[in-house]
Amino acid sequence: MLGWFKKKFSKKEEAPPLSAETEAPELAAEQDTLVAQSLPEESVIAADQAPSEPDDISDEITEVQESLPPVSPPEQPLETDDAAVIGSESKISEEIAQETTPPSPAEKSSMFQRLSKRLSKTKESLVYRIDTLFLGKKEIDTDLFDELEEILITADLGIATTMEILDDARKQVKRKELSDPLLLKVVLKEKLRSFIMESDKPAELVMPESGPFVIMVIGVNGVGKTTTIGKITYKFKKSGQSVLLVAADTFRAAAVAQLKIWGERNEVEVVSQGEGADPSAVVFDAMDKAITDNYDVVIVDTAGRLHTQVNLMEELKKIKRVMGKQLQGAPHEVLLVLDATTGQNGVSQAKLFNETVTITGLALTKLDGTAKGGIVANVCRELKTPIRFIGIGEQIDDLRDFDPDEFINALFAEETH
Ligand SMILES: Nc1nc2c(ncn2[C@@H]2O[C@H](COP(=O)(O)OP(=O)(O)O)[C@@H](O)[C@H]2O)c(=O)[nH]1
Ligand SMILES: [Mg+2]
Repeated sequence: MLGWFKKKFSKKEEAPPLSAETEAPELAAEQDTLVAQSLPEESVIAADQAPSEPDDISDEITEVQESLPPVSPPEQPLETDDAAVIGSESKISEEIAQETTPPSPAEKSSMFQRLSKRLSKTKESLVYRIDTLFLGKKEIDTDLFDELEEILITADLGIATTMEILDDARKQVKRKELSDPLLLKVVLKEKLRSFIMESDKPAELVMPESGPFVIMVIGVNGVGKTTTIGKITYKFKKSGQSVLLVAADTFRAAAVAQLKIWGERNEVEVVSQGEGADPSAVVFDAMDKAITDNYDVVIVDTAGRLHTQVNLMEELKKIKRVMGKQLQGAPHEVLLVLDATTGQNGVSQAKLFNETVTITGLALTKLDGTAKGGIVANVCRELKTPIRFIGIGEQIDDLRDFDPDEFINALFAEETH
């Protein structure tokens, strides 16, 4: 699996600051030489996971240069071809990739166990119920399908998603391709996996070539926006990026205070004004600061817009406009936070928000507290917007990059029975 974000840069001065442990003097010297030797100002090298270390770095860079268009930074996420180029990148980008090093196998296994445990409510409502249903069944009959339908809908897969899964399975049974109830479980699992993998857009965040990466976080009240911002900040900080938080939820004083607490926990600055201030003005000041002080990441917390209230939606549009005027391409990410416990309502919220400000990514929170985790499949199928993160608890490290395979495997894993 790729890292959870990509960062591109064009010149050494614009490279993200390396953490104290990784900024070896040899590397700094090497970077100078490399930049002097072969990097024209406008060439772009993307930082990502580097699969192998090239023998001749300058040749490698020249190759990368030649295969990249000599244009200004793309605003859109990289296409597959660019990603292939990234696969053979230089030592500089490799150094940055190290900061997003994937966990070791042991860490991965314990993270998997934790995810599987946190999904226990959904496991009970979906997987264990399916197991019980199939227990002792010798054949697939109409009753089995009826009960299965009830289970899938209860787990919040949504009627359309449930029907599609079952119709496919029914056809297979009719064609005599499927007769063993246990095989039906495998078919279900794979169908769920295919829905979750349906999004054809990159799941990782793509940071711009230069200037701050601006993330605007939206969603109705109480879904977990501020908490998710705190958790994302933690991830960015761990990856060596500087983060500026922006309290554009000025509707309630408590909201600003809450963001400040997350700011303190992460030791990052929070830009705020008094209660009732114009959110766009707060954003304006913050953008100014972020550009002047060269921040890597800016995360903007917004108020819990009731999506039915036109004036509040207009305010979101205004915030977005203000960002774009100050920094071309901003916001680079409009992250909609959805609360998994609200089930199908989340899907309609997303559609409405999307009409106002185009959503580029989703964070699905509170998967630890719900039996309705089937919503993940429905959200992916209906919205085709990548789920970037899932929230599986209230702690700072309870935010996971969304990996469809890991999610399905954790859901169906038996270890935590
Ligand atoms: N169990 C659980 N609680 C969460 C998660 N994310 C947020 N919360 C809780 O949800 C509540 C509302 O979160 P908050 O960030 O204030 O929502 P906001 O109004 O959208 O900013 C808080 O009590 C959070 O601790 C999660 O992934 N799991
Ligand atoms: Mg909030």
